[in-house]
Amino acid sequence: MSTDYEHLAAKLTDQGVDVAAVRARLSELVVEVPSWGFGDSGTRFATFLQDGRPRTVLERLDDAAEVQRLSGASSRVALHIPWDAVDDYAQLGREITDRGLTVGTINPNLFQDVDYKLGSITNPDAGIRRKATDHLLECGQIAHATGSDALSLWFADGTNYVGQDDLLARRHRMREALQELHAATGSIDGDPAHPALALLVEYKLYEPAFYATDLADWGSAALLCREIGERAQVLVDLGHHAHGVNIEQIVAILASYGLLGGFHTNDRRYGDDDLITGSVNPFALFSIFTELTALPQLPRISIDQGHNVETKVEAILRSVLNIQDSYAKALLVDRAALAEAQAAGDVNRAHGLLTDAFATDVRPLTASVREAKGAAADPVAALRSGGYPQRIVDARGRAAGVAGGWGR
Ligand code: PSV
Ligand code: MN
Repeated sequence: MSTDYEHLAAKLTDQGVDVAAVRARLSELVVEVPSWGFGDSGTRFATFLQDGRPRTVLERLDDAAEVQRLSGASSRVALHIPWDAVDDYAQLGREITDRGLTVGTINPNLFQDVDYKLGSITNPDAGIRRKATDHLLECGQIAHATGSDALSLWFADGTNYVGQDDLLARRHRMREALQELHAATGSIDGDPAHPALALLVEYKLYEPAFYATDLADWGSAALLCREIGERAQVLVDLGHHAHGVNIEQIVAILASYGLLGGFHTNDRRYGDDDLITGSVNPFALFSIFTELTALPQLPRISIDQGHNVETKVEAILRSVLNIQDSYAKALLVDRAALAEAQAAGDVNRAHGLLTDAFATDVRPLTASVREAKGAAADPVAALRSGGYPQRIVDARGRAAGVAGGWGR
């Protein structure tokens, strides 16, 4: 153990922190990483293909395994269908476990097919709604075959102009499709290997729809979940709100109704920017974790990012580390003192207890927890010196200078 860690542990112990308990909770943290976060992504202006970018789902899994090897906190990988489509999903499940990973959520794709121009499960055309619902059902089967226990559902559905479609009819169409999905995704014959699937329902304020997104906010998603069935819960993506929205309060309210299903983490300045988690506003991330650590258990924490100009393996790794650090800081909050200050109406002390925890440099602690798990004390340095970035360029090839986007 490093002397930095010894000093920090001694200081925290003096402050009354149960360091062993904090370490135990930190070492249980599992951050789910997105297969799509390693692949090509861009803006609507251009996609800059990167050297060494993964060409197949197996190479995306290799990248996820490297992040897990270094962080020790990201053993779950989310899949996106059809981007990660294969012929044999049981075999894909084995490829994942062979790499020391587990299967996270299955994410259907209902936003790229030309049929979905006017919506997927809300489309005015019943035939297109059927096609979209069938894709959801297929993703349920893929979840069972790969060993996943959850579908993560985001719909690009919405309208651009007043009068374009009947808003209420679209809501009813969405409900009907998701109720059918709920009915079709129970456990298979009570077999623990094929559990009933959690349905995580994600909302987003705008984009690609610019007038009325069919599922635009957490309240609307929560009401829908209540109608869909008991396995439906809301998924909060940090980039999917209007500016200034208090996400930690949303977290507390959803959790109190048993409707907080999970998170998509990322960071942003403007819209759904997909920047490294914790890179823009680490205090906001910490504030969310402060609410989460008060819950009996953490909900599913998944990264949802697509990196345009920075190398992807390191960007995802940095996100995992920022999440670890935020969680560690939140675990240091003196809850008893906070409750006392709140009850006494001591606003400054209550706030100060949070800023004190936030200001603590927890990196020696998270490094030590990683080391104890056989991961890297300094994962970014280990990634850079370990040769993986160069090996993937050698094996997968260079793509520098190639940009796709408008007109290509
Ligand atoms: C699009 O906004 C998006 O980023 C949603 O957040 C989904 O979760 C993700 O794509 C994957 O489909
Ligand atoms: Mn998302």
